[in-house]
Amino acid sequence: MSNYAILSEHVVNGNEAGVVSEVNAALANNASPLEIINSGLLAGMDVVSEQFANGDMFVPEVLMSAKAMYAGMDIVKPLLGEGDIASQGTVVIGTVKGDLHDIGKNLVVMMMESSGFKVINLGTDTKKEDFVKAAKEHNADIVAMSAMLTTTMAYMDEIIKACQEAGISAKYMIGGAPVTPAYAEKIGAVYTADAAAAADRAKILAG
Ligand code: B12
Repeated sequence: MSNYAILSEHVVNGNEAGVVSEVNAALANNASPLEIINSGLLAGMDVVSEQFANGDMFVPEVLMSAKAMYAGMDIVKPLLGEGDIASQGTVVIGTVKGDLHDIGKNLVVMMMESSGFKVINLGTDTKKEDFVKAAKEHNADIVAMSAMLTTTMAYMDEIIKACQEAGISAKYMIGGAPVTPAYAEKIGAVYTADAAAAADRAKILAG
């Protein structure tokens, strides 16, 4: 097995110590930081994303893989030159006002980051003004919203309207347990059922 295959396997297994030692070994062998990211760390997350979509991996395991991947990223990122990572675009994301659920939203963040997006994560209980401010400041390609309560879902419409009134020309993505494709269509947004599909759709939307 190549060293990169071993590295990706450590990511898939959520083996943080394994990732750290494999990344350090690769650097000691003069491997390029970008290749470590693409062929090792992100290649591992591709497998995770596929297994998660197929129901072969579950949330706690995905979070462990992400933690292991970030441990490797923390080592190589400072070694990269500006512009080394091709950016797919910028996503501003948050869980909407009144809603504190963030596990699913954080998975979306992780999948988008590992697909090459710059992600501005506004956290939970996010007001429309904060979405507008961040979307403007970071010139967002996509504004993404998560809601897990029937009572907070309606606020997504208000956020989109506020962004449009502020002249923001982004695409909108929404998700969360109560959200349906029909609701998304009604408010002018794109819906996906899970984080892996969210990252795939984001690539198409921002492309
Ligand atoms: C964990 C949980 C909590 C935790 C949240 C911890 C945290 N840090 O997130 C705690 C205990 C805090 C909590 C609190 C409450 N909860 Co709660 N909670 C859940 C539970 C069990 C799991 C949610 C979860 O994390 N799922 C796992 C993740 C991976 O899945 P996911 O969130 O759906 O995300 C995926 C997709 O939806 C999608 N996705 C998510 N966001 C986005 C965004 C975009 C842009 C896209 C494209 C895709 C996308 O991708 C994700 C990954 O694949 C659900 C049950 C359920 N069936 O969902 C109830 C649930 C959501 N909660 C519920 C309720 C009622 C509450 C409370 C009001 C309870 C109370 N009486 O206090 C409070 C509300 C607090 C608040 N103001 O937000 C109800 C909502 C009912 C409704 N339809 O309104 C549910 C459905 C439980 C139920 N059956 O009654 N909860």
